[in-house]
Amino acid sequence: MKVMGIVNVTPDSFSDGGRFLDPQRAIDHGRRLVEEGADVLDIGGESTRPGAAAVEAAEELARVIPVVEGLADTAPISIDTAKAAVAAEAIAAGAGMVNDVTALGGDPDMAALCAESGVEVVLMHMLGTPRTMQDDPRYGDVVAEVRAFLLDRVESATGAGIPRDRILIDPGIGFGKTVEHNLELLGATAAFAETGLPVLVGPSRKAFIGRLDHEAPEGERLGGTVAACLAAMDGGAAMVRVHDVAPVAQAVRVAGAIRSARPD
Ligand code: HH2
Repeated sequence: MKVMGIVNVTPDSFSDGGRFLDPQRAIDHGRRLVEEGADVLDIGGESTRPGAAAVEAAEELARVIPVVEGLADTAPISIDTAKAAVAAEAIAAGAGMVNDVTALGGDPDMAALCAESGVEVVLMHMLGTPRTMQDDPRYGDVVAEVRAFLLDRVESATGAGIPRDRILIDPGIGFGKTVEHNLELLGATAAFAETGLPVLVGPSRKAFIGRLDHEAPEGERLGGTVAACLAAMDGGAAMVRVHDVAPVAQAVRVAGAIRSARPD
């Protein structure tokens, strides 16, 4: 299982907002994550935490493009954006993957851009918008509904000319989900992997971990992050998106070695 390291070039991300707003600090951080074992770097300039303020494209570009340019020679780059204008410049600067939390449903130009530029695309599930998503989210069957949504978005993406083998799906941990919904989705990673599409899972430092551990703050959710990543790995996830690359990469390596040592 691969590890995607998070580089948030934002003032307001939920766990590391403001730490890497300076481009050089973001670049140094990205390099460190690669040394720690990141296979891909996910660079984002707009927070999606519940209630986060929207960011204009010009501001988002000013945040992320110098960082994409500075890291493009270091590792494969994913651009975490829902804006086609930002994705286009990031691709020109060296990004090979677009991570769109709206699953190409936000910006009408995004699908065509991804199709034309030949990048990989992450399609993520979200219920509503970041502003409203945590207002009493409800599902009949969360796994079935998230899976159906994602398969529908995959159809739409392939219809727009994005080959299936360039698409990853992501159940969107924390995006319009209660603690129970997140746990059900993590436990059902195999139901997503069974689609044959690579599954990306992003549990890193998220609120459900705090809820399960006496409201532990963002900086004290590493154990829960590792547990969630290994559960996703057990279900066949292809990649996890995390802030703490070194401990997660180590856990993934050890869990993989144990799995290989099992008698058939
Ligand atoms: N989670 C966040 C942002 N982007 N992309 C994918 N594909 N999957 C995720 O689970 C996911 C994501 C939220 O985490 P973070 O980037 O740390 O926070 P913020 O959105 O506040 O910057």
